[in-house]
Amino acid sequence: MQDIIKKIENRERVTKEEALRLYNLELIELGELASTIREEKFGKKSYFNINRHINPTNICKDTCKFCAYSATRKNPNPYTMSVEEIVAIAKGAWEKGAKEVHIVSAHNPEVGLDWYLQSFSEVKKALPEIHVKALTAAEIHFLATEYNKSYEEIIELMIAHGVDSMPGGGAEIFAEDVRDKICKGKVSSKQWLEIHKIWHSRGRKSNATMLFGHIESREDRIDHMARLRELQDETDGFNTFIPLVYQRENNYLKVENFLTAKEILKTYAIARIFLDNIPHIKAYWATSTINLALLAQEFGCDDLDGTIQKESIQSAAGAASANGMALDEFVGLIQDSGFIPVERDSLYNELKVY
Ligand code: V47
Repeated sequence: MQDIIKKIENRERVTKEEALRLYNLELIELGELASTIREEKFGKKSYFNINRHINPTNICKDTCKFCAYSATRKNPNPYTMSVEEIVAIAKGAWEKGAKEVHIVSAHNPEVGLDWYLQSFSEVKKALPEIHVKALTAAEIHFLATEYNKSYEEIIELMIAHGVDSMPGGGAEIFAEDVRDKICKGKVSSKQWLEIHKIWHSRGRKSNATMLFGHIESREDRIDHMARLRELQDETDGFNTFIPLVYQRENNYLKVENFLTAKEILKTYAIARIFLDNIPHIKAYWATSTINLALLAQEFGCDDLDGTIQKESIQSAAGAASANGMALDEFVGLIQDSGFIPVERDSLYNELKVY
C-alpha cells in the first residue's frame, strides 16, 4: 500500500488495480489523501448552483429495473407536460433565482421529437439567460433510434434549440454484464461514451454519473471510472463526476445489501484520486443524504449540486429531493460544516462566495 500512497502524494496517476486496492485503506487515511487533492484544487470552497430539475414526462419505452419513476414500471401516475407547462415551470424557477434548468425525461415514444426540442427552444426564448442542461445520452440514443437520426443530427438539433450542456444521466454502470441485468435494451456503455464524445467535439461540456450500491462490484465501479478517465484524456469535456447512490424503493431491482456510509465515502475518495482529469466530484445530496454529502466534503468532493426545487426521478425511489432545499438552509449547512459555500453557474464560474 505504501507504494500507492507515495504515487498519490507525488500526484502520479494510479492504475485500476491500485485504485481497487485503495478500498483496503483505512477510511480516514483514504479521506486525507483525497482531501489534500481537493484542497489543492479548491481550498475549502464547496460549489453549488441554484437550479430547478424538470422531469416533463414519465412515460418510458425502456424498462430499467432500478427505476421507480417510469409509468411503465411501478409508478401508477403517467404524465406528460405540455411545452407551455414546462416554460411556466422554468419561468417560476427563474423568478426564484434559478440560473439553470435541468430537464430530463423518460423515453416517451408518444410525444414526438418536436415536443422534446420545442421545450428547450421555448424555455430559451422566454428566458434567454437561463442555462439549459438537458437530454442525457440515454435520451439522445432513444431519440436517434426512434426518429431514425444519427447522434450527430440529434446533437445539432439540441444545439440549434438552445441546449447548453448535457447532464450525466444514463451512464448507470458500464460493465456490460451488470448493465444487462439492470437496464437491458437501453443505450449501451459504448454508445453512451460515443454520444458524450460527439457533444464534447462541439466544444460543449457535460457531466458523468455512476449508479452504485446495487449489484455491481467494486471492480465494476473502477472499470466505470476508468472508461470515463480514458475519454476525458481525449476530450476534456467532462466537468463533473457524480456517483449516484442507488435508492431502493418502488422498483424491481432486488438488492440484498445496501451500501454503508463507509463504502460510499471510500468510493467518493477513490473517485477524487483516480479521476485526476475530471475537475469536480459531486456528492449529490439527493441520493447520499445531506448529512453524508456534508461529510463527503472531507473525502474529496467539492460540489453538492444545488437547491433542486423539485425532482421526480430519484425521489420516486426514496431520495429526499422531492422538494429540494431552501437556499439559506443549504448555505448554512455548508458553512457549519467548515466549508465555504460558493454559488456557481453551470460551467463553474463563481457567482457568489458566501
Ligand atoms: O441516470 C434512476 C438515476 C439518473 C434511481 O448531470 C436512480 O448534474 C438512484 O443523472 N436510485 C438521472 N438513482 C439523474 C441524473 C443527475 C442527477 C443530478 C445531477 C446530474 C448532473 C445528473 O437517475 C439516471 C439514473 O442513474 N436513477 N433511478 C434509483 N433508484
